[in-house]
Amino acid sequence: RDRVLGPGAMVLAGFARAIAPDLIAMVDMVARTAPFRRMSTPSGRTMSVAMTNCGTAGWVSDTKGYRYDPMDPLSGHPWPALPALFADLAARAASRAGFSEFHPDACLINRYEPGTRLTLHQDRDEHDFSQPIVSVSLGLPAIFLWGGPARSDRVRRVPLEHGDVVVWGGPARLVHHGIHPLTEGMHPLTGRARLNLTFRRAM
Ligand code: MD5
Ligand code: FE
Repeated sequence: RDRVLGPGAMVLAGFARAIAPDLIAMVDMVARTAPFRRMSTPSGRTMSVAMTNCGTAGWVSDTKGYRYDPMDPLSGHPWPALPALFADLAARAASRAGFSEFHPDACLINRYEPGTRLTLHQDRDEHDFSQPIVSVSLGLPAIFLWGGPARSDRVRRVPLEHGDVVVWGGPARLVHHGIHPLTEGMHPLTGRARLNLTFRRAM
C-alpha cells in the first residue's frame, strides 16, 4: 500500500488508521492547553486553517513573519509536549520511507473545515532541509496539491484520506504544495473537519 508519488515523496496509505482514535484524543488534549487559532500572515490576512502545536517548538505566523517559537504566544507558556505516540508514529513512518533516525521536535496541527484551503507554499522555516517532513491526515478527505520547485511548475492533485501518512524528503522537501478547498462532509471521528499533523525537525 506504499505509493511513491515522485522523488522523495511517499504515501503510506492507511498507515495511521488503527491508532487514529488515540491520535485524535491526543489532539483534543493538546487543544485544551493550546487552543486552535487562526493566525495572521505577514501581509495581515487571516489564515483560513486553524492551527496549534505541540513539541519543544511550534510554528507561528503573525504580521512580523513566520518562525518556530518554544512558547505559545496566546498563553506565554511552552507548547504542550510531543506525545510519545506522535513521536513514535513519525519515526516509524520516516524509517519505512528510508529516513532512519527521524526525531521530530515540532508538530504543527492544522484543522480544516469545509471550504478551508491552504494556498501553494514551500516549507522553509526549518534549519535543516535534509530532514524529512511527516504528514498525517485524519478525518475528512482532502485533495493535496503537489507542485514543483518553482511556483509556476504544474500541480498534481493527490487525494489524501483518513489514516494516510505522507513522508516528504530529499528532492521533495522544497516543492510547492497546498490543500484544495475542503469539500463538505462529516466524519465519524472528527465531525465536519480534517486534521493534519505535520512532524518536523525545526531547530
Ligand atoms: C496539510 N500542511 O495537509 C499540509 C501537510 C503545512 C502543510 O503544508 O505547511 O502545514 S504537509 C505537506 C508537505 C510538507 C512539506 C513538503 C511537502 C508537503 N512537499 O514536498 O510537497 O495540512
Ligand atoms: Fe506546507
